[in-house]
Amino acid sequence: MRAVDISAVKIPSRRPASGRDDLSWWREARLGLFIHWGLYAIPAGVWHGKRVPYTGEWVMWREKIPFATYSRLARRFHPRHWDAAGIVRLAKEAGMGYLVITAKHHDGFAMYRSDASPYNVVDATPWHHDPLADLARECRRGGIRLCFYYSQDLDWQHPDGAWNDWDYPGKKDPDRYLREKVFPQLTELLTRYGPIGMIWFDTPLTLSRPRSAAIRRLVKRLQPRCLVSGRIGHGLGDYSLPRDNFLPPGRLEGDWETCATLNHTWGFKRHDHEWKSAANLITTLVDLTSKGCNYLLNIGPDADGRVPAPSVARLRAMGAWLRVNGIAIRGAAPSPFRNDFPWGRITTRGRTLYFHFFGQPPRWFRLHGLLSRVRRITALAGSRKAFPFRQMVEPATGTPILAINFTGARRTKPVTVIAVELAGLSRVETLALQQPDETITLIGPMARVGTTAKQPAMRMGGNGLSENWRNTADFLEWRFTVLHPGTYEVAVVTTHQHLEPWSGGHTLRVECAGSTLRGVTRRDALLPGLRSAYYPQIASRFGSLTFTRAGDFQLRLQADKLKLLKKNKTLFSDGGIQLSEIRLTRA
Ligand code: H79
Repeated sequence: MRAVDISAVKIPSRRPASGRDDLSWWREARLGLFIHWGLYAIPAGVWHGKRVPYTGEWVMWREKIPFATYSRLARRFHPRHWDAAGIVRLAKEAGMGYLVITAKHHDGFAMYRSDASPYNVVDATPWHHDPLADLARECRRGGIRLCFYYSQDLDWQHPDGAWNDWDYPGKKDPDRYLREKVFPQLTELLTRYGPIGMIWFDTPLTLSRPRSAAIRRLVKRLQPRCLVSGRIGHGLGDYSLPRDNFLPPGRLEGDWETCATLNHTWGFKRHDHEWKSAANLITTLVDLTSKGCNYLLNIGPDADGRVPAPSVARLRAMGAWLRVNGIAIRGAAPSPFRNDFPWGRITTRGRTLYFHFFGQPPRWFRLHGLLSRVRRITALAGSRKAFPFRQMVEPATGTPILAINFTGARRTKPVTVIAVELAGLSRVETLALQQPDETITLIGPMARVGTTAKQPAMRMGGNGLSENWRNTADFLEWRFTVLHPGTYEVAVVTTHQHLEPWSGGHTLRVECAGSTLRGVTRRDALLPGLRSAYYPQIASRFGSLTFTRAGDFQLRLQADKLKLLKKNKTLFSDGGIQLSEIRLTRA
């Protein structure tokens, strides 16, 4: 077998060859605390006695509440239970390295003392208090990096801010908004609270590239080491962000961060009781770490400043697991393999690989594709007893196989971590390999984009999903290794953001091993798993393929007929097929 890298378009990483840079604290942290807190915590998802759909902090926009009405909420903002020290303690207990608080969300209300706008928590509320100053002090004491969320584009208070057209119809002057509000407020945030880890910009929808670049320049001039989140827009961030609550189909290139909620809302909502389990959160942290993605997990304190008890319990449970297994997460690097495994995930630290098992490690375990020599295998929790193992080469395909005997391994719920010490840095096969459970998964990030036209219009997005797949000339191609000849069922898995329409009904063809399969992307099955919660993984059956020999094969996926509908197009999606993977399972 030849180890050929056919991985997708690479997102250039800003990591300098020398190693440490401004992102190193953020990469090491892996896990951060997001805090959405503002006037929207008062209605808490209810307006005029009616439950408002979508997340709590969007209530003003959803209900088109006039500024004159919404701003009166400030007179009722007097949080008697605000406890900045308690929140920083919670972040530390949870094993988090940084904290991002909403200094100003889309509603335009500054949650700190601002001279640039009287619409702020000190001047406009009976509390007359600056909670960001409290957090700055407590973060400094606690060794947590303090970061500020700042909505640079959407602002429903300023007449020239984006997206309030019920109070301010007509043309807007974004430069006046930047000059009067964004630049002065960012200057305040970056000069009055000590060193700031990052400004977390969000929702870039209307600002031009030169304007976003000017915002970035201001941040870097005031605090050169302060990071800028990817949602500054126009690719100007120091790292990238997928959509909210998104879990990528495989390891990504470069630096990423998924921000996510513990229930469904960001700002407090009194009726949102659908909490993710601690097991879900820990498993997701492992999944994201293995893919080179930070995890920024949100709490939404209520109008009194209290953190909902279910949030506290879940963050503490994460901390308890991290106290035993944190070495495999914090400061750990992603998996050397691009793909997930049916049994769990892998993270790395130097010469050690950490195998994260989502269930009981099987008595006889096999890993395909590890080229490096293994020295020693032990569990992170419990006894230091080494597990016996063997390394061999599968003769038909040359696939390296590591076999481990996990007899007596103790399970740590929800994820059991095994340390695999190597003789050197890890080296792995880069082709997709058939797994010991017989499945073959071809993920988007491992595909090559090709075309029969001059240039492909499609690309493999940085988030691991296909983008702009809108013509029949473009195709995706994978190379992979089959270990066991036989007949395999083919499923094409596509996805979409759960609140937005799915782009389905396309006629595609799969060409592989001398056969051509034609099928239509239909909802034949919804794959179980964490990714499906916000991005349903929709499997369409395409029939079966037969491999008469073991070895390397190529599979091409191309459209015969696309059914592109305008209604599939949204603010965030181009309406084309969002492919996440192809699955081959034993017939
Ligand atoms: O701060 C949190 C959210 O308020 C913010 N990002 C996280 C971190 C955010 N949520 N959604 N958005 C940004 C994007 C807006 C989506 C919209 Fe819509 C799509 C607005 C209009 C169409 C969702 C669907 C809201 C209304 C309809």
